[in-house]
Amino acid sequence: MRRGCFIAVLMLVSAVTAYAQWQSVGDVAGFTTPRPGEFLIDAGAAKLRVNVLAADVFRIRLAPSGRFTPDASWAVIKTDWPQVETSVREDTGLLKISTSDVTVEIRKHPLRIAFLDSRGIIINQDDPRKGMAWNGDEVRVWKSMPGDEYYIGFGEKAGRMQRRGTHMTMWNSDIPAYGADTDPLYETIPFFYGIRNGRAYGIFFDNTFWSSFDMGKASRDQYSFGAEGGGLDYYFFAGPAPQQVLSRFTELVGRMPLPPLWSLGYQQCRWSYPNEARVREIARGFRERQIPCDVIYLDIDYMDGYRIFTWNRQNFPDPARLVGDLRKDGFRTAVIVDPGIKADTAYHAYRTGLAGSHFLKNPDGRPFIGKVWPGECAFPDFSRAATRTWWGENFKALAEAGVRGWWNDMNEPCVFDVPTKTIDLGVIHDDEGRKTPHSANHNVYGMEMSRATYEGVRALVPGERPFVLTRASYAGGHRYSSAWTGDNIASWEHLDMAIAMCLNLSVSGQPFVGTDIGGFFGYPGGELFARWLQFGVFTPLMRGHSVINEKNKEPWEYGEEFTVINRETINLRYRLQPYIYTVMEEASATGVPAMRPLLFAYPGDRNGIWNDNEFLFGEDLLVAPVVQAGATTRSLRLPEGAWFYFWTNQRYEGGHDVTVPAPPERIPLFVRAGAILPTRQVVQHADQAPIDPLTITVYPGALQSHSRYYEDDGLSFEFEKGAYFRRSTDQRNSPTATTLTFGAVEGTYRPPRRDVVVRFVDVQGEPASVEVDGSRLRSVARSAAGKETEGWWYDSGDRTVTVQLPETTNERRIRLLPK
Ligand code: MIG
Repeated sequence: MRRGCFIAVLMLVSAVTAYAQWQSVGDVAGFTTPRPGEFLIDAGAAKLRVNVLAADVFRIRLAPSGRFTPDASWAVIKTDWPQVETSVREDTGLLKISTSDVTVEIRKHPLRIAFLDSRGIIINQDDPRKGMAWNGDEVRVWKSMPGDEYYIGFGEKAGRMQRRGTHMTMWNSDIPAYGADTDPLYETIPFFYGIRNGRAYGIFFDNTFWSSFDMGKASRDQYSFGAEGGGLDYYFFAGPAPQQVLSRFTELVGRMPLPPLWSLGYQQCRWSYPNEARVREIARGFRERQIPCDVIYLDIDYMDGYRIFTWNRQNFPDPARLVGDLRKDGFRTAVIVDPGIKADTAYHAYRTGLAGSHFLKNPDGRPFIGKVWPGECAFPDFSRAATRTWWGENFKALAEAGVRGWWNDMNEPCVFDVPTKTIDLGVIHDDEGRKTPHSANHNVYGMEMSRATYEGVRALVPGERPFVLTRASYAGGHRYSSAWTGDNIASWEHLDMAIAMCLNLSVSGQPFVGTDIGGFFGYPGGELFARWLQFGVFTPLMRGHSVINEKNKEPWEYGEEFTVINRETINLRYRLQPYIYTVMEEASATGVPAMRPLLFAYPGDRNGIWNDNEFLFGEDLLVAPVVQAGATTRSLRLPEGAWFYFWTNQRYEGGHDVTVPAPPERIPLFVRAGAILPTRQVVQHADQAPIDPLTITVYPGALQSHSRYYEDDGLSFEFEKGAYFRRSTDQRNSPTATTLTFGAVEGTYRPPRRDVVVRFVDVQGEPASVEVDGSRLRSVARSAAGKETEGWWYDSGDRTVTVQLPETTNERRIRLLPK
């Protein structure tokens, strides 16, 4: 791409001679403190502004001309940070701004910034030679790069999780059939972690222009980031734990709203189910084979000539009836929407769009027209509030027909007939009244489209949480939408890469991620599909998809043997639903994602930074997908502590590598010792039947451990008013007793009356007795166990004690007393 070459040349040149065109920031002349926690530093014509937002969070802004651009951000939602105690000291040649955790040390001759921890150790510093610099509208900062510092994050990037040694561009791009070296892709999240000896810091470069990150590709001991415009404006998160960095970043840009439970079920898509008959056949395909599924998608061919918000009445004569019948059968219907509105005066969306001035315009005032699927199209200006409202209202008919899933595609935006493959850079966006060119808005176009969709649907169906899926986005876009990694390929290499991509997206603030299961392009065959589906159980978005003109890829299309395996795999997803939902609720509350790199939870583990083909799902599950054809075993790293192999409950000591069996029907999966894992009975879709029984499996840990459980109605916003069911559970293990304590239930939501089955695994011998709140529980024969049985039994075969009771909401203590 032309602009790609331009940046590459720029980097080369800047590294060699023409750096002379670049001007580095000069000496500090003085500083003022306009407000508590804000420092304004003069350096020649340039000004630097340092804001202390928290003891471990700082904002750095540079105005080369001395004039700061108006303070605006599409990503940031938190601006009212409470004041923190800050002290200032001037030494010869140094200005030091300190909080309890961090000192920002500003060297004066010339101006260079360093962040030090409370012991005076440098966390991160400007490169002494270059520091911050500009060249016309371009801005860049060079930082020192220690030999043992590594980088993760950066949103959606193909290839490995660790990014040291790479050059990356941020410019939302539709690159079908991308490879490990393709960059950029669909999303821009200019946020990364620097990790050194288990200590992490984070930097968020809040810039929507064409930007780039050179993480030591151009130089051995420097990294840099900068953009073609928009100013140098970044946030520094001091850590030291990676989780703390992410928690602060998501405090700044917001967190994922709690998704509806059904969106965490299995989802089925293809380009395209062409007509009503085929859609019904797919739905029957799942139910007849007893393969659970919650969502069926309609790709672009459901529309009339690709006109958004319309139906092809020949192929879909009665959409409301179809969608309604699917709903009765337990499915939600999701539809694709693209931003391009066909320039056709007979089309209501085009007419109302023109009348409301909703389309992007060239500088001469005429609408920008570009070709996409419908032919010549106009493009909504999602940077304008009135346009977002108009867009949202257009979903009325679809929502009334019962559609509940909203798939936003092509929103980089992709334009077919323009050399740059997107909207002309000079096209003017409203940009909330600032009237700025496309170059400033390109990277937020997809995010604002998904925002318009989310807010519109939320208003139209007020009782339900919207489910939106988007291809393009910007930092903070997870506030409105889930994301998938676009047009991948049915290959083992892509399955391997999918793990790293989902992990980097997850630690970049977007927990609700997934990939096209089985691969979009090409045909996976049974084994690859089955392995990909197994990985999909542990991606929050679990969706099968396929390109047009390819063989069918539904889970039953690979022969009976694989149908059986794929059914069991999807059953596992539904069995784990109470755990998955709890983990997603935690992500929405704290920002810590479902999918976590090992180094995130175990920053001390030396090899963690390179480990991107296994991961944690929540705190308690360790997942090591099989990503090799023909494999029957898998080697993986077990982090410190003890772990139970999920399929056999065999206990392993952690802290080293192990090899475990991985027969075709089983994904290598471990449960942390100390975990209290909630599972449920298999259902064919999320709301087919209430959880009953709720099974709680107790994996004995050292001495004591703690766990949380979350549940609500799965659909409405009532949880925001306290209608949830939350309880914590503790286990204590001692030679004299194993004790499980259920805390009293918090919140007002009450599921229907049900049994709780508590399974204690790895119990050394049959207990003498089991007590509930101090009273002996009767022991029953396993064969007598059924609904509403109260009692316990021991299984000497797998050394499990099972306790079955009706659920209560008060505090309750179960004790196993050994013989
Ligand atoms: O130009 O809607 O990534 O998932 O099936 C292709 C057709 C447009 C690209 C998406 C893909 C979708 C396809 N779309």
